[in-house]
Order: sequence, then structure tokens, then C-alpha cells
Amino acid sequence: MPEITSIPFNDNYRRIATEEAWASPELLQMYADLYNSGKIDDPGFDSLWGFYGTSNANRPATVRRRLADLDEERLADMDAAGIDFAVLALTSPGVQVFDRDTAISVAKDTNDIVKAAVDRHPDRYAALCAIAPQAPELAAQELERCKSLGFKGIINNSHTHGEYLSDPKFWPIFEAAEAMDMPIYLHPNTPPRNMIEPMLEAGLDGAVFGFGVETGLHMLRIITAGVFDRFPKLQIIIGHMGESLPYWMYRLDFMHNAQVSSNRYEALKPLKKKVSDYMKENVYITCSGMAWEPAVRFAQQTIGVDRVMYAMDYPYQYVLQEVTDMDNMDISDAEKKMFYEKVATSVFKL
Ligand code: 1DF
Ligand code: MN
Repeated sequence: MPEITSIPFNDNYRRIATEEAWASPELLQMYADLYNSGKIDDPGFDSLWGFYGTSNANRPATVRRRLADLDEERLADMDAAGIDFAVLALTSPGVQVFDRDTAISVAKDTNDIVKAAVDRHPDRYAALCAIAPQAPELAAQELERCKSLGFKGIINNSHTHGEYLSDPKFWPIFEAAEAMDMPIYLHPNTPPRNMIEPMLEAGLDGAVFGFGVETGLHMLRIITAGVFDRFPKLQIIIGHMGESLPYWMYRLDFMHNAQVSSNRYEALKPLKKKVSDYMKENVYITCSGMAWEPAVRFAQQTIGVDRVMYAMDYPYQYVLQEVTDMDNMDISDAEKKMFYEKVATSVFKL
């Protein structure tokens, strides 16, 4: 088959891409400097940004250029792929790799930069705001500011220095997100140092596998810690077809119940609902990096067509063929419109 070079916009649905990464040139420089300083004790960051931040091979150099462009090149790439609209999020690990004060100020600065891009192209972009989990007590403040600037949700790039949002010290973030009706995109980060070693030695720590394992675990920890019992209206979005969790739902329900009822772990407490119920009521899934019909339809069957939506994961997976593949899925026209457009407009209030 010839390679596709251009896909027209679709008359029946707008294609909204919901996990689209960006980074300012300054942030890219900070990542390169942090890596080069050797001062960071984080093999996952070194693996990821040692590569994307410093290598001049074609993929990392192209990724860097595309991440930093919020105007001509990105819009031309969206046009060529028939993507009407992109929800922009600060690339992983966002501000979460920095110390507390740096994270607070970089979050604010990058939010202002992406807000300006949304203002330049309001018919093409919306944005998620970065917050510093290192300062959970300030989350409500920055979120309030971002909501008033028109941001549509929060980007959180999984763990922060090896800590998970299931820890109650981070729950002011959930409280603010629920109160302000802002969904949280729980995007991957490279695994923390106490998880990464057997992945890294095999070259499997990155997006190929490690990202999904770590982020799936993070989502599951949030569910089992009782976050949705405490914040029942909170909505969390995960990419990559649900970071494997839909496929695990049956077993998660059975084994979670078995462990809880035998008091095996202090940390595993009874929940108001089954693990799978939270997946159906508090979790949205995108197909970022997983434009694969069997997986999309499995997720639609297990968590619902009203909870599965399109994402491209530009610039990490800019593959036009995937748009054609998603267009050609054997689902009804109404379901296709849900997938590409309506789930996104609903959860992000676009
Ligand atoms: C990669 C993939 C990097 C995804 C990402 O952010 C990322 C990659 C640094 O290919 O290394 O967001 N992704 O979501 O699949
Ligand atoms: Mn991504």
C-alpha cells in the first residue's frame, strides 16, 4: 500500500486528538541541562531525556522540533492528518522532575505559553494545565487561575519522584479538580528508580512497555486507595487504550475482593464499589499510541462507548495510516462520532 500523505477532514465528525504533547524550548533546554548535569538521581529521566533531549538521530531531533512548535508546523501536520482539534499537554515528565520551587514556577510559565497558543488558534487548540504535585496545597490556586484562563483539565505525568497520587498528601489536588469540574489526564512517566531496573536492562522501560506498566499501576493505586469513594465526581483520563487495565478488569475484581475479604494487606481496604465500576464511572480512555481496532472495541465493550476517545500522541506517534484505520473501524456512525468527537467535547467541555 502507498504511504498516505494527506487525509481530508471528515464531514460527519470532527477529529479531536486528546493527548498531544508540547514543550517550550526553555523546558527542553532545562531537561538537557538536568541530564547533562548528572545531578538527577533518576535513571528513568536519564533514559528518556538523555535520548530525546540530546540525541541528534532523526526521531529525537524531529520530536524536539515538533514539541516546541505550536504554530505553522503543528497546524500543517494536523491539516495533513485531518485532525480538526488538539488538546495540548506538557510533555512527560512535565514539571514533575524538578524540585518544588522550580516545578511551581515552570508550571506557571508553561501554562502561560500554551494559553497564548490557544488564544492564537482557538478553533484548533485547547490545553491542559500543568500543576506541581510537589506543592499539593497550591493546586487549587493554580487550577483556579487556569480554569479562568480557559484550560480544560489537568496534565499529570504519573509519578512524582517515585510518589503516587494515591498518597493522601496529594488529595488536595483531587479535591480541587473535583470541585472545579476539571478532569485529570494521568499520562505516563518513565518508571521510578525502584521499579525500572529489570525494564531498563532489557531496553523496555519506555513507551514500548514500561510507561504502560507504571501508569496502569498508578491508576489502579488511585482506585484501590479509595480516591473515588472520597471524590465520586472526579474523572481521570488514561491513554494507550487504558494502560492494559480494561483487559485486567475481571481479574482485578475477583482478586481485589479475595484479598480484601481475607485482610491480607493493610493498604487494601474495602471499597464501596468493584474496581471495574470505577473504571466505568470515573475513568476515560484514549487510544493514544494504540490505534488498533480490536483494542478500541474491547475498551468500548468493557468500559463503554461513552468513555473511549481518540488521541494521536503527536509528535511521538504521528502516523497518518492510524487515522485511516480508525476511520475504517467496523462500528456504527454514531459510535464513530462518539469516539472522535463527542466523548472529548463532553469530558473536556470543548
Ligand atoms: C514517548 C511516548 C514519549 C509517549 C512520550 O513523552 C510520550 C516515546 C516523553 O515514544 O518515547 O508521551 N506516549 O505517550 O506514548
Ligand atoms: Mn503521550
